[in-house]
Amino acid sequence: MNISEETARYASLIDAGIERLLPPAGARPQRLHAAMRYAVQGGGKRLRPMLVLAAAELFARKKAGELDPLPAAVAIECVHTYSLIHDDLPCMDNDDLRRGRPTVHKAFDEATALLAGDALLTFAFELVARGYPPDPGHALVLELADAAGSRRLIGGQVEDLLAERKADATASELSFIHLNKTAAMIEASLVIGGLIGIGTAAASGSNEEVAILRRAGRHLGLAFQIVDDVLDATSDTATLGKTAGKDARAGKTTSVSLHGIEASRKSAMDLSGAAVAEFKKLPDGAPFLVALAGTLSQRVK
Ligand code: GRG
Repeated sequence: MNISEETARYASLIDAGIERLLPPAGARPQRLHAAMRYAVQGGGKRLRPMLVLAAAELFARKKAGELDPLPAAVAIECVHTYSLIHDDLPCMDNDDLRRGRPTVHKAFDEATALLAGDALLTFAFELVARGYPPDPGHALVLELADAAGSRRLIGGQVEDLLAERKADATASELSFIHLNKTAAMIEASLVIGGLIGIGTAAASGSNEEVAILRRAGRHLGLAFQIVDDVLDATSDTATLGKTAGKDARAGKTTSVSLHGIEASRKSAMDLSGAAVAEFKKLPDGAPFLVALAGTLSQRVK
């Protein structure tokens, strides 16, 4: 298995799915639909939708009636992109650059950016509701709502904003933020892919493979955020495609400010090793997911 070829194969499937499934840029109101497409089609690593597709393929038995994971993968990318648009707004992180281009509120305006984010979040649930039968569709909606909701993604973002204001968050507060702001959507991507591949949600509560995907996603998500903190401190804006060095300038508590760069790198490696150990328990040892976990702890953007 060649990781670059597989990653490129998934990325092109995802880009084609986004092109096909998102409302056309010309649909009324054009400004809103153009902003939605500008944000989602503006690049990005496509990590989360890739996890959906790869997890689903692990279980796909190539039988008649097999469910297509692509609508769920696009839905996950829509929720992720909404969170980036809103995070970049002046009332939150106030950033001008995302994915190497002006943020949506810079390219359009603040109201359009806010509403494009709202519309992407809503559209994600429409995609899942239209794309799947009640079993496992109901479980997919619950998983996505839980990951994106007030206890997880939004809860993590709220605690992140509160921590920034007091600038002396504890390790336990930081771990809540990482677990929810970052790991929740990564965990949900793997679980949603698994539920689609397995094809029924009937046993999802006690299904050992779903539990493995959830644990792996949690480890991978935590590693991903620690690497993000290290890159913010060590990389540059051109490489990242978003403003580098913001955490230190804001006096923000991060893995780097609490533990230093070397200890943070080691934690990210350990967590990615823990994700790999989980992935290896899955059918055929999940070689793509194992390799992907390795590349994420070494990523440069
Ligand atoms: C506004 C509800 C709400 C949440 C915002 C996404 C987010 C939460 C904040 C952005 C800042 C940040 C560091 C979030 C942690 C997750 C993260 C590293 C997001 C960036 O994900 P990548 O690197 O982005 O996968 P691309 O552009 O490659 O998709």
